[in-house]
Amino acid sequence: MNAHKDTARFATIAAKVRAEQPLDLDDGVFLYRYPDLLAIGALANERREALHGDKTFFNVNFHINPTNVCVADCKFCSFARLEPDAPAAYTMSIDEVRQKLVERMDQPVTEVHIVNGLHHDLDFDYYKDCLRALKALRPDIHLKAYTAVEIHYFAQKYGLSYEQVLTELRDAGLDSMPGGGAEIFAERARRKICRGKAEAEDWLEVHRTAHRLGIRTNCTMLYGTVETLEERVDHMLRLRELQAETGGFQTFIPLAFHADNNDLAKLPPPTGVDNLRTYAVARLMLHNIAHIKAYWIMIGIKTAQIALSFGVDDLDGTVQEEKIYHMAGAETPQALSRVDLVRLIREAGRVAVERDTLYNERWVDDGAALEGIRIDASLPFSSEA
Ligand code: V47
Repeated sequence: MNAHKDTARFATIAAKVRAEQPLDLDDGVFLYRYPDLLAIGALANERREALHGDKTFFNVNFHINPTNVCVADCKFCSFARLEPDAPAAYTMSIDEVRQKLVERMDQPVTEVHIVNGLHHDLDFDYYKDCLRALKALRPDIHLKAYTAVEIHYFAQKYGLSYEQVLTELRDAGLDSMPGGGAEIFAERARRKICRGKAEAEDWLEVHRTAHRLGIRTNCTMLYGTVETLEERVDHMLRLRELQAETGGFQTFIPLAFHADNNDLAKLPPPTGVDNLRTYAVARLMLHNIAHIKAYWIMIGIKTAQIALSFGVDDLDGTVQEEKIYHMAGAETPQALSRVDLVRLIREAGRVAVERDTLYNERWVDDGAALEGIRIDASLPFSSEA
């Protein structure tokens, strides 16, 4: 490779970014291969600051995974159990789901993130009743529930259209959808890691339908399994195309593969450089998606903090009770408090903004003292300050 020519090509891409021209597949692959990580990071940071200044968003949420029984046999998954009587398989009753929120009634949680396995034997009412039970307890809480793969499965299983499934769920309390299940869109890679579940076009069509119904959604990409760099950039471009059509995606979340306890266990995990590069390339490719979110659970708190200078403006979240990654070997804590989050955002030289799920600002850090507050404090701000 000619280093001089590379620098010239990078400068051309930087000029495109500054002129707000969309990058193409070759540009994205070039950025992935360009050795100067800090130059790519700085360019992504320019975009991040142009969009959000120093603001770094987080929210106070927790996860419920009502069942891990799943008919899909995704090679990367450590969470699912194919049979209901397999070791560690579980399905919560509606009351158990409800209890998860009852336990947190004194906490300032604004969002519940709900994802399930594809259960072979539950009625559609189960999924609606989960939502209803949570809304009955806290009508103001935002339910970000069910991935496009689940919606596709419900449509097939219960003989409904995507629109019917989404409308019924919305009537029961669904407010927005998480971005899971996208994995990697390229057919070649998808066949190897998640054969037999919703195809790329199905995933995109569910999100298209949700956006048409006014339901905002997130989008993700699982990276570090069998995909090529071209396939990663292709994935981002397909999301960008749908976003140009609907404008319904709120944030893009790259998901670094975790290898424990699944069929891909022999693969090495994505490196720190790969993680940072992926965030930066995503910020540069996805000019029409407002936010790039780092899921600290997967890449670790330290890398998440550095990612705030590589295009990331959004951190997920207080989380609590995460299962999907901890069953796949994530060694991060189970939750961060608001104080933890504000501290690590401040230390990165940014301004913490607590948001709701739809990115309305609830609280902006004014730099008031956090001194004397334990880093592991998990009380609401009002009692901490
Ligand atoms: O679809 C599963 C991924 C996704 C592994 O929308 C794995 O705000 C790495 O989508 N290693 C589910 N990744 C989680 C998800 C998500 C997470 C945080 C926020 C949001 C949001 C969405 O997790 C799955 C799959 O792509 N996944 N197993 C694993 N071993």
